[in-house]
Amino acid sequence: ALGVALAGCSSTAGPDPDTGDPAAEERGSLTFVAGVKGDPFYITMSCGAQAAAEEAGLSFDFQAPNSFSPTDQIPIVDGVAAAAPSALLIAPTDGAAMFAPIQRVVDAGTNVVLVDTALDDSSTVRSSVRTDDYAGGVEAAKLLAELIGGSGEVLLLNFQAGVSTTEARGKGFVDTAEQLGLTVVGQEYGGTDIEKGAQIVDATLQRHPNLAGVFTTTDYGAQGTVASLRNAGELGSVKVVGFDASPVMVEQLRAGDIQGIVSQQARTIGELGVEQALAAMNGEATSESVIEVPTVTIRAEDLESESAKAGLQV
Ligand code: T6T
Repeated sequence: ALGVALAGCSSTAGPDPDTGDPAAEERGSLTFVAGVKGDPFYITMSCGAQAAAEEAGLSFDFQAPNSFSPTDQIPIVDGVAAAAPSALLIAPTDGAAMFAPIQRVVDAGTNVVLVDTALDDSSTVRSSVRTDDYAGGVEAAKLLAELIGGSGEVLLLNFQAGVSTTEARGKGFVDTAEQLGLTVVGQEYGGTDIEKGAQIVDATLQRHPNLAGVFTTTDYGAQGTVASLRNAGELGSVKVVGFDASPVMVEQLRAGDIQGIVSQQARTIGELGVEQALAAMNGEATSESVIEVPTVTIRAEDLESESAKAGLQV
């Protein structure tokens, strides 16, 4: 429904939906399907997408599954195929399992743009707008190595198998950590379950009492890591680099509970996604099928800088 995603968006997010242009439906309709409900990254992205869609005179609809899974995302996508809006922006929750449902939307005549996550086979959609996640993982490794100050044991607390973004972050991290002389003692998945993330860090600390650092590929992992380190009395001594400057993570950075964030430009991804959708609707040829947006690296002292602002989430 129009306006649902506006909660928490800044005033630059676009017109008040109640005073929206009644002719919008005639110009076209855009649906955004996020990876999971209540996630600050997708909420921030939807603010950018909604503002851009409404500026172009399109109606905007935001939908999100209850869990980050094809089980919950497929019924939503089937609904989109039935409604056949002019355009769909979607973050697939699995690179393989979401191919067929998204193909049904393509076949219904909707212009599909992938945002954030990708499909294993992205050849039938218009384009894919995403973070340069591998490079983000490389940045995270460099920052963690610097914070640790040389060699040491580190944990990769990853998100979920089959998710293109976080897998690329993890790979960029592991490849670089090893080059820099860090020892990756574990690579595990915590998903959106903060408790599970905390248990993984607890168990790693038991096995590796000299653990020097943790890289978490999402803010869910950072929350679990901080809970575990607080409980173990290791906050600040085990260095933590997280991904995504959500409000909770920014607080953790200010408090010194984590020492660095590699963040995505979520709002920009939403805006560029709509730009791609509009070009497709206008029948314009695409010059690039993959558009990669760089990450922003933020330490506590960088929080007020202009560059950090592009990475902050609502
Ligand atoms: O990091 C984001 C997103 O980029 C990733 O694809 C899944 O997890 C998050 O939604 C966590 O906010």
